Amino acid sequence: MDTYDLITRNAEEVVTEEEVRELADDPDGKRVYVGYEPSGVLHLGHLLTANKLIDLQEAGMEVVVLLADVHAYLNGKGTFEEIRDTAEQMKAQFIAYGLDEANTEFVYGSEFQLDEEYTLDLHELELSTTLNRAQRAMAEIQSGETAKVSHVVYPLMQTLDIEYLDLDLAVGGLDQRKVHMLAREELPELGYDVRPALHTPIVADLTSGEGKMSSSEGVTISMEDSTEDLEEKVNSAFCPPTRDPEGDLENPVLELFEYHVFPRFDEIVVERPEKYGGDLTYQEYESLAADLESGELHPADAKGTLATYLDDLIAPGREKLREIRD
Ligand code: NAL
Repeated sequence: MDTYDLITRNAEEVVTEEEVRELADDPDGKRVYVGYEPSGVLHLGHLLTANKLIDLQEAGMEVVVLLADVHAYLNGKGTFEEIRDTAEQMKAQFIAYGLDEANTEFVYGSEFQLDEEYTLDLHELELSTTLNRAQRAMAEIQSGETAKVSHVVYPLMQTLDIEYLDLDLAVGGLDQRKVHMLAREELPELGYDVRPALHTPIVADLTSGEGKMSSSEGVTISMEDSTEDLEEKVNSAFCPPTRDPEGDLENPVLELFEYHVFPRFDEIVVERPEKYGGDLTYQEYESLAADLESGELHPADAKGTLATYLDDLIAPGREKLREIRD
């Protein structure tokens, strides 16, 4: 696969293509980051961006993971001490999942976000950004809350981090796009460079295929799940034979194959008894999706296989969590 294709595979949006092509021409030593609000247990949302980080490491880039403790604090996620504890667990799980430890820099936000220079830059951003603009940037990250001042400081800090971590590319789920757009507009106001951004898709809710899979509502799959939990969740997932590109409904089973399984395995084997046609082997997502659509692959077999591969991906992190907790 050529470097640009590797960097952008499974991306929902690239801003801008020209800027990312330029990075792809000379990826060595380029710094990319994803930031996460620490939460003790990784779920598939975290792992989707982690898969992208693994792609970027393969492309020769340096990966920075921001453990966004101050952001979590601003978002009401607990005391600094609680947030720090969960951040350490999170880091251990990322490494267990397959991020190359030697090539990944883990940074706590509080290591630089409380410095004087950063604080003064933040105040300058507060002066140059309208309330309305900052609120809109947050709408998809934190919805439905009564607006606190912390709510608008949050995206401004995320904007500044892109400069202070000296990043060449910002990566995040599609829910981060408005913050990244704000950053593209506002960083030049402070005399800093505009950075490109790459956004991963948001996986649909498992049981309905609507909206997004999230840890706060509905069913999500996390590193805490046992093999049996996984089987149960995947087996009850919505899995129509076709993806309905016109409508609002996605097929979450296919999405999980596309974004979570195929990027991490060279070959997927669907085990079937001879009397049902024997094993099926897939090297690429498109052939599996086509077989599901034609009826060659039964949804029950697709789900069983998905649960097995997801279990493989999650097992090392689940083990790590057990170790930490014992
Ligand atoms: C991501 C988050 C918080 C701060 C960041 C700073 C720089 C780069 C990325 C960052 C977390 C993210 C979330 N906003 O919703 O999880």
